[in-house]
Amino acid sequence: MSSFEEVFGTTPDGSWRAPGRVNLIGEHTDYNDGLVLPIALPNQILVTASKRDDGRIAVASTGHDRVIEFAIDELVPGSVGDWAAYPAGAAWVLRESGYPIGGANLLVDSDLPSGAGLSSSAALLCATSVALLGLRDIEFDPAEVARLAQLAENQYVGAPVGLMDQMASMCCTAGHALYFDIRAMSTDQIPFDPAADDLALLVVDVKAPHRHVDGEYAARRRSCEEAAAELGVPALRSIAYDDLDDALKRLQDGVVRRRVRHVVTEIRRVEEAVELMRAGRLRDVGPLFTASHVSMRDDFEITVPELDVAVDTALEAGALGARMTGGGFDGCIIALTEASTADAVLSAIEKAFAEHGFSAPSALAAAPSAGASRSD
Ligand code: GAF
Repeated sequence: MSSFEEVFGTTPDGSWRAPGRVNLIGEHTDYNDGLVLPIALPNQILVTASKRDDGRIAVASTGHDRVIEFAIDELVPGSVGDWAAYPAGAAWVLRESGYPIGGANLLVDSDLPSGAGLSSSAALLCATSVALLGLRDIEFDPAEVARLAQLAENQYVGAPVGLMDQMASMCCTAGHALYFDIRAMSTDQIPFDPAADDLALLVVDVKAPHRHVDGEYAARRRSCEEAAAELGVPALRSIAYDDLDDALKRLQDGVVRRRVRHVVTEIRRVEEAVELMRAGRLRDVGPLFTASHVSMRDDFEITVPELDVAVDTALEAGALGARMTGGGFDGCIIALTEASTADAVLSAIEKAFAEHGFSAPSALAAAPSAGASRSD
């Protein structure tokens, strides 16, 4: 692995970090103006940086040899491709928003598995943003940087994601889950310490093979927006849980009805999970995780066999609840277990995967960690 000095021939001015996330509950609710409850992971993207005075940004990654360089002034959506689109997008949106960022050398390092649905893209956007701002001592509001990072992902990279991942990466705090109400743009830090209740949160990357599902996320988002238009509301968040049956009767298409049912019931599950956590009843959140998974499997149709087998096996092995987390089709499951059974649950999943001929899954530590910051 090359050092910063070897890549750029100069010493760095500092390092900035932004974490990945695991969402406890509230999936595909963010772009419906709903509620989410992510925690930040200890795994993160680290950007080590030095100032340049020529208005150009050079990016390199410890995982790739090539240095990619561009002028900040010349950035237009899509002008830089591949993984460097994310740092370029961050620079573009900061420039467009009037932040006086300047040229920089950036070395990107990561211990966040990419493709595991742990939001490495949002972490890269956020880490680059705080590095470019930090290099010039520019003050910022973390939630505003999250919003800009989402804008960069939507408009520069072209991915129609919601705001959960960027908010988790910027605004989570250690020991807490972030209860984020997208419509109100309000946040609340909910203490989350499974170990204090003799519980464990197991995060298992199912390492599903890449399936050709590009466009599925956008299709889900489109269905939700079309359903909201058909129901005459700005977003599905406007459908109260108690009015769900009436709303479903007004929708013609069976698939759309199921998509709506997922979103409305999932938002309700987030509220219930937060009520239980506030009441110190974390064990009782387990069944909500499982109900969320069933809803994503049957109504939103975003699970794959590896995710379903991992969840079913975790439950059979004694987990209190389990669900896939993230955008779907790949990625991780989370399982809430008694601390004493976490190892047995993981072993059961490994055994079931071997029996199904799936790739070996891998577990991650899920200590709720802090959002983006300077790291030195
Ligand atoms: C992906 C997206 F980036 C998020 O905005 C969110 O919609 C999530 O999928 C599903 O909850 O991570």
